[in-house]
Amino acid sequence: MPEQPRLRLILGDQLSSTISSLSDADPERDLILMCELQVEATYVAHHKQKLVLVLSAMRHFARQLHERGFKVRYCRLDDADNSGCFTTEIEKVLSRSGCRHCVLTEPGEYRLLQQFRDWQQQHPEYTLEIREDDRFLCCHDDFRHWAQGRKQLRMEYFYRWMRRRHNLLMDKDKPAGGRWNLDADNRNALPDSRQPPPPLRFQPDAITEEVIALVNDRFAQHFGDLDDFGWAVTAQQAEQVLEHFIAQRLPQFGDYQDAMREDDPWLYHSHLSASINLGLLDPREAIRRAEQAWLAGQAPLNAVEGFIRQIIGWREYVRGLYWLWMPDYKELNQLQAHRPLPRFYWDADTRMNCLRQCVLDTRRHGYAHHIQRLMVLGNFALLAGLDPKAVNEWYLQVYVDAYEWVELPNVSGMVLFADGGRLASKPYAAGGAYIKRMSNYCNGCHYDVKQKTGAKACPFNYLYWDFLARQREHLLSNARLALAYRNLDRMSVEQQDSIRDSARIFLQSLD
Ligand code: FAD
Ligand code: DLZ
Ligand code: SF4
Repeated sequence: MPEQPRLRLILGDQLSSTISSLSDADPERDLILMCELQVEATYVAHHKQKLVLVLSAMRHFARQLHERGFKVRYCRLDDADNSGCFTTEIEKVLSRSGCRHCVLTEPGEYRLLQQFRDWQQQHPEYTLEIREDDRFLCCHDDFRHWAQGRKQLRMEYFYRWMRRRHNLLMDKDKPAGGRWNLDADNRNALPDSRQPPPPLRFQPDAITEEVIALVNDRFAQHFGDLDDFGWAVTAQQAEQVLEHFIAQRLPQFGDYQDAMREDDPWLYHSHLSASINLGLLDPREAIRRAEQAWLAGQAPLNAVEGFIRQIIGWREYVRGLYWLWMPDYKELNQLQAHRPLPRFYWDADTRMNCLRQCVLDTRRHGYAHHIQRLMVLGNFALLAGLDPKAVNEWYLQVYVDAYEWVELPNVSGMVLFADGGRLASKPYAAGGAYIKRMSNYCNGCHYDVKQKTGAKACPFNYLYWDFLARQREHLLSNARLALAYRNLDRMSVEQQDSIRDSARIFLQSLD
């Protein structure tokens, strides 16, 4: 008996030809459904470049499926009969085609998984088959197995476990070069004389131009510029960005991984996160190419180890934690932070030059690199006690690579310590000296990074100590902060008063 036809739903970040929902798809028999939805564009008001990227990449992918002979039902945002809902669109196709079986690769976000599960419960007449997303190297069962019985789930141990399992940069059962983690070699500032190569960007083609017009028309009020959109929108382009990175940036990636420079967020980073998260680039391919470059003597170990760690370590680890801890994780606010997000996160109107530059980069490109997100924008959010819900929403809105599974653990866990240390062993809190060491932002700043308190002092300096003082109850028992608390307690009463006064005046000015 011929097999029954199946409907295959492809979500906007599932643009991989090898996605599990298509693994047994038959062009003769099956139907593919893709939907552009208003609700997905607005459940948070995404950066305009993210909207263009996702919609353009979806349209390119649908065209490629069509060229491979598949029948694709593609709902465009401006179609008159677009119901605005995934499950209504599924029902429409199922009832018209007589097909009873829909296949889906698990969504990357909890809210969508719930939506599909709820629908299945309400519609037992259909079968919704939700398959594992095997684009990740670590499946849910394996992550749970790794996590089981451990008191603390630290990235470093997960990463070593992944290195062994995938036999990456290994010298028999030892790490190549003798150390698992070469981060200590990767903290250089960028000398003025060093000019990183320009990033590989792409001129919008006709499909992208059409989407740009649509986004400008429908989502004009969303944050972000659209003037120089240049992100990869196809797998072929993503592959070119990878090759460009391996040849031109990877050798210096490690050395300058933490460096920041005014007007250049790109530096020696790979700019691949958006492509990987959309499914245009397989993370296995990215790490394989990096390891090959090391084996061929084209890139040093500190660079290749650092890059591979970000992907098989951090990326897989935050995804594992997200699914382990959701939905409660989203509600955590261990440090009881309640301050609203200051307006300058949107308009860049602040005299703190580091923050201003990072917001400008974000607005212009939908991109800022890791240390900008963590040690400038995030550090401020932590020290100023910004509300985790508002901060999470901001990060989810403004970056082209943002999806909740990766954004939430980075923000609530790594940046805000809102989970009380489930992810990070201590808060990533720092004063102005760190930013001064790693960037040229302080040169053009209204504030003086050397002054500790007072109207001209760098706000990071007194906010750092004020944060520790305010959070004593939550953080004093953290062994990694013992030295910082000893230093705080050694300060004179006048010094401590002066810190508190400067912080109070500054934080009031935000309100
Ligand atoms: P590179 O520096 O070239 O790194 C290589 C790859 O490693 C990245 O492409 C990415 O796939 C992966 N990676 C690196 N760090 C992380 C990390 N901490 N978590 C997960 N993957 C990582 N990344 C996202 O993809 N989406 C997000 O929404 C996101 N939100 C973040 C929010 C905060 C507060 C912080 C501190 C980090 C966030 N990151 C997020 C991680 C990281 O900042 C970006 O992946 C990176 O800046 C993307 O630029 P790149 O591709 O040039 O990365
Ligand atoms: C982010 C996004 C946007 C802006 N638009 C769509 C869309 O129109 N259709 C779609 O299928 N997916 C879209 N996405 C991605 C989803 O919102 C969601 O983040 C991921 O599918 C979660 O895995
Ligand atoms: Fe940022 Fe302080 Fe430097 Fe100004 S002085 S750029 S606020 S670190």
